Amino acid sequence: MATRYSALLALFCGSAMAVSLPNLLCPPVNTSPAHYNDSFLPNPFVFNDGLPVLLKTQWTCRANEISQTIQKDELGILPPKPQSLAVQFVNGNTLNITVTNNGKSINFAPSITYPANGTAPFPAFIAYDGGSIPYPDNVAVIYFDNDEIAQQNDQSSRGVGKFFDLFGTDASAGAMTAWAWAVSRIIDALEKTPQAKINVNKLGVTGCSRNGKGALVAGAFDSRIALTIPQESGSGGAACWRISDWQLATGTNVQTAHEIVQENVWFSTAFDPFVNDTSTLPVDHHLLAGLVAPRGLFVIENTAYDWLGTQSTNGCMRTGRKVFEALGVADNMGFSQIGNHLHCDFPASQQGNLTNFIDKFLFNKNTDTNIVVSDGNYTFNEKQWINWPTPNLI
Ligand code: MCU
Repeated sequence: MATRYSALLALFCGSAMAVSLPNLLCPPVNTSPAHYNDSFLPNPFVFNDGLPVLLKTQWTCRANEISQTIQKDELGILPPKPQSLAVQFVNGNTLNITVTNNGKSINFAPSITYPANGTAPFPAFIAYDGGSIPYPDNVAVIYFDNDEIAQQNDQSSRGVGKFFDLFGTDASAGAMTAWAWAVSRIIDALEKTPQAKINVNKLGVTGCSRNGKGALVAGAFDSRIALTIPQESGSGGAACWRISDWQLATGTNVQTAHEIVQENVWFSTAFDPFVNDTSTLPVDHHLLAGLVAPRGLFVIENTAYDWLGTQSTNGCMRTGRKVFEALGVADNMGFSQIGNHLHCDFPASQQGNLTNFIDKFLFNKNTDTNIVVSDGNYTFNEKQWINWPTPNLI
């Protein structure tokens, strides 16, 4: 296939045809593939207009297309960098951030807990509501109050929070996109504040449950994040809508797209038309995980709760890992799904795997992150969900 493609390239390059090379490698972004209807998990390795992805450089364009498509149909539009951002470092531990756009300003102030050990500038986790993983004693933790950026109580939270004060209550972004935008602003602020002694090249993001869904979205949208650790994010995070729908249809009490849009405001209202038939959605969450590639991603799930879509997260993340595989970095993504513990309690049996991910992506150590484990009693039937091959992108 790669050879055929190179021959095609040579043909076009050698001819006087008015086909530009960038367009051939990276077609114009098409966020509305016509009459999309596919019960298989959408192919990561084909652009929405049908051109195959065969090169690593093309993946960058395809990732951009996936990002724009998932924003348009599911998560809502992520605004670009604001017109201005000012930051003051106060009390020796707080970033006082003021963002101004189109004559409106908001202010928020994440605080940093410095580690007892380690050396500055410190690697750090940006932790949604503090997160729920055990942090090593040489990593800083930046507390992110995501609820003040976009509220997440129930349907009445739509358009409520500082993000919406800035961009208007009718902004298309769901809460998760609003949070991801704010995480990017925290990173902007860190970049401008060397006295905060945080290593901006060694940042992780984490959160549990609803905040785990959010952490995955932040990791997908900002390539400055070195390590993304969504914990027990379940449906709306590490699960795929299609697999969760099938689980419900086959008798499991699992959260689906149809349910989730009624429960809370994590998604854009643009998602509503898809939730009764998720086959019509041109994306699914294996692609959301794929957006994190080639950076580090460690997905932690819990088999104790059907509602989290245990089988769905298993199949979805195994499928998302194929993007990392295609890029030659399968080990940069791990999946660990262990039960017998309460929601958001971190089991000791996952500690070694977590440490290996942190050591590799925040400390450049050469650890073993080839981790795909589950204590769930099910197998992932690839033939039911995947009808495309995984290329070796060159
Ligand atoms: C796993 O995340 C959510 C889940 O999607 C909701 O249905 C449930 O109400 O709350 C979970 C959660 O955030 O628990 C803290």
